[in-house]
Amino acid sequence: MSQASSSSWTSFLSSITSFNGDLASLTAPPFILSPTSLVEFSQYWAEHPDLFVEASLLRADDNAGAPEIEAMALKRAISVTKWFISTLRSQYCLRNESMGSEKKPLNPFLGEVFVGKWDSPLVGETVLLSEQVSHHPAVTAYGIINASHNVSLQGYNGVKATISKASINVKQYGHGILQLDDLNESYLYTLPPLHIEGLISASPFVELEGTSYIQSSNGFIVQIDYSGRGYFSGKKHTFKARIYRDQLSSANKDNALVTISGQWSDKSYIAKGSATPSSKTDELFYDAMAVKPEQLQVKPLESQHPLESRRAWKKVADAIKKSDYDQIHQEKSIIENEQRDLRKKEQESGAKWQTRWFDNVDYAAEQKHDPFTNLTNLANLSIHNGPSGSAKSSKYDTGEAKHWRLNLDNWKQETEIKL
Ligand code: 0T9
Repeated sequence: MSQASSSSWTSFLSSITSFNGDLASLTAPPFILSPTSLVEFSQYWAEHPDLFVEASLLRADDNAGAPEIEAMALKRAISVTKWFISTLRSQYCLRNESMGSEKKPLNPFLGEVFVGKWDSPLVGETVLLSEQVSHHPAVTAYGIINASHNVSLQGYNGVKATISKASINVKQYGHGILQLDDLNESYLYTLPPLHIEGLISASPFVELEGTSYIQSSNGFIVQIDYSGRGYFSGKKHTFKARIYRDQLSSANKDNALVTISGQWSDKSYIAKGSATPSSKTDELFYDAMAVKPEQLQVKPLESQHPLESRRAWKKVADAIKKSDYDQIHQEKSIIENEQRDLRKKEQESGAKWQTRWFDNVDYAAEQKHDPFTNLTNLANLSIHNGPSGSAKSSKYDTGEAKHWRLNLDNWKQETEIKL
């Protein structure tokens, strides 16, 4: 690092100590800025389209007996776990690989969208819709649809951060629901907390911690525990996933039907039962280094709508790539002022900004009975807006219960934004 950037990093670090909880408000030195908006991160959920639809293909024969039906249901839970693990490397390591460290993403404006598709010869077209549905706090919602296999995913996420001496600690809010319509089966996943290490040495990276869950509508629950260097092993990015027949049996680790462990950024292994699999004797579960992510296809900038992320941020992104501090600031201000004007006009006319493809559904008010209600009951998870994965009857099991849901009709009627 040059002397100039190391001194700007030092003053950035000291500005962090007086930080107010809103990560977007941190003015970071240009070398730590990423030219990519957070609204793009939704694509990481399906960069392995074959794994995204795999579970839907694991079906017992029509004349199968109960044991085979049960075995297939477990195979699907394992497959969904593999898909989930396969998303983590891009979600949390990509910036380190492509830019040398974690970087501060562009903070999406309200209504910013990002769309694209994967055309895989084997599994057909998979469509991504991502939309910034809230700016304060920042919330991104997404839908991912593979119509040839009747598989769809919808979810949303936001974060809240606190600072401790050597790291930024981040709690995620939101969840996702994967639906396998041919099987009439659904899966709820929660999002793990994380922290950012390497701040002192100006080489930040994300480490996952705590626990996330995958609950299947057929009862199976996967508990995934994360840790970094020195907890389970000397390696970073490790996890241990245990699959149980149901939430009740998950109270005792000995009840695990299957245990998977290793690095989510690298290799992991799988074994039956509750013993930790070993890399020497057990089967390879997933090798994140061996399978290249499939690139999402995105329209060229000229054919994008002004609300589409890459088009909207083009000038800011160019300035970041040139490390031109004044220009970054200038171009960002143009977008911020436009947004401020829009909000002011909305307030004057009393018309609120309308989200495009997602609705904010109030589960406390409506007594809804849908996959989310069913899956949170099975998993004993809260329906309220606490940190992702909060349990029923925990201190977070209170307050609002509003969740962003994909409105497919709105997408079908979309005329301005094309794939
Ligand atoms: C959802 C993901 C999320 C978004 C990012 C914390 C973070 C913003 C949120 C949670 C995705 O599915 C997964 C991956 C990485 C997360 C980001 C990592 C990060 O550093 C940023 C925050 C806002 C910062 O930029 C902190 C300041 C910076 C100087 C550290 C490099």
